[in-house]
Amino acid sequence: MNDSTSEVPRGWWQRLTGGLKRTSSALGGALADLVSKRKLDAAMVEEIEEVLIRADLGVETAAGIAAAVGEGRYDKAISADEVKAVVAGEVEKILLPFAKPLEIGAAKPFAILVVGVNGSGKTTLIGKLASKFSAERRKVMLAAGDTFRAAAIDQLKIWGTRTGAKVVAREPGADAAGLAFDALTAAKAEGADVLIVDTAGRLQNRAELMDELHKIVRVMKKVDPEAPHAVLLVLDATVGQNALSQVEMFGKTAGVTGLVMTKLDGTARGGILVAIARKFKLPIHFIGVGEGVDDLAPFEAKDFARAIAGIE
Ligand SMILES: Nc1nc2c(ncn2[C@@H]2O[C@H](COP(=O)(O)OP(=O)(O)O)[C@@H](O)[C@H]2O)c(=O)[nH]1
Ligand SMILES: [Mg+2]
Repeated sequence: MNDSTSEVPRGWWQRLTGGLKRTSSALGGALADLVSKRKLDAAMVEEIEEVLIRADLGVETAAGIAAAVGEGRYDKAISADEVKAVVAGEVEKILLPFAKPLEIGAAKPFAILVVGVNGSGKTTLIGKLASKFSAERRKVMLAAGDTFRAAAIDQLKIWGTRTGAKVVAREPGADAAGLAFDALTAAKAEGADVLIVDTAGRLQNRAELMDELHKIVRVMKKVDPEAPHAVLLVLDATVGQNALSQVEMFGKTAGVTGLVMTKLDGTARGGILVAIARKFKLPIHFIGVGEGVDDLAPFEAKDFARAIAGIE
């Protein structure tokens, strides 16, 4: 019943809270345990701070939020709902400036390059986006730029079949930049609205990975100087703190314009998104809370904040 598209808001809230259950029970659950039958004091504020740090919100953020909970409440009994509401409110305030939808601009085709380490969820994201854009009646083309493995190319082709998007692919081992060039040229010639370019994330070292990405960007600019119009970095939430170094690595060198965090359903540390937003100040476009095509949603600060704080 929850899968019915006619009840998207409620269905999505259930998906979101379901997907973020591990984080919310670690965070909201711990907060509720802390405050039960006690009056608020300095020790409790410190414990709240520890809970927030354990949920990966970042040390600075944790201190700020814990202080906000303490403000004006010392020596009073505080309810679990109250503390969750303050935490959610503070998290929302931090995230709000970065919760930005991915805007498909006037460029035709609007070219989106998807980057990230191996296994972060790039190809799955592309499938989900292809499905979303097709539903919006846009003509979508996909480029199988992860040319390293035949399986990666097939995976994209399956999404193409499923969503009706044409897939531009070459044989495994082909040059990814050449493929991106061909794909953008074809997308232009065929009047596609959106082109999404997949990339490999498993290159041997950082320099090689970045060289390859630079090359892809360079050749796309030969077809359209403004391309790629968006560069999405896909982060796997389950890697925790490591996501921070991935943003650093790709953010500086690949011209990342926005973030997508996947697999929030697989971790108790969804708070990492708060730490990332605060540190890198990059737009967050989407979050993934499952493998299914409907498990991707535009990132909403309020919903996310309430869900991780364990507000039902
Ligand atoms: N639980 C969960 N799994 C996901 C999510 N996104 C992707 N995956 C899974 O993660 C694995 C790697 O995804 P894939 O798109 O192939 O990653 P890529 O190597 O970056 O292209 C696959 O098994 C996906 O089904 C998500 O939001 N939640
Ligand atoms: Mg892939």
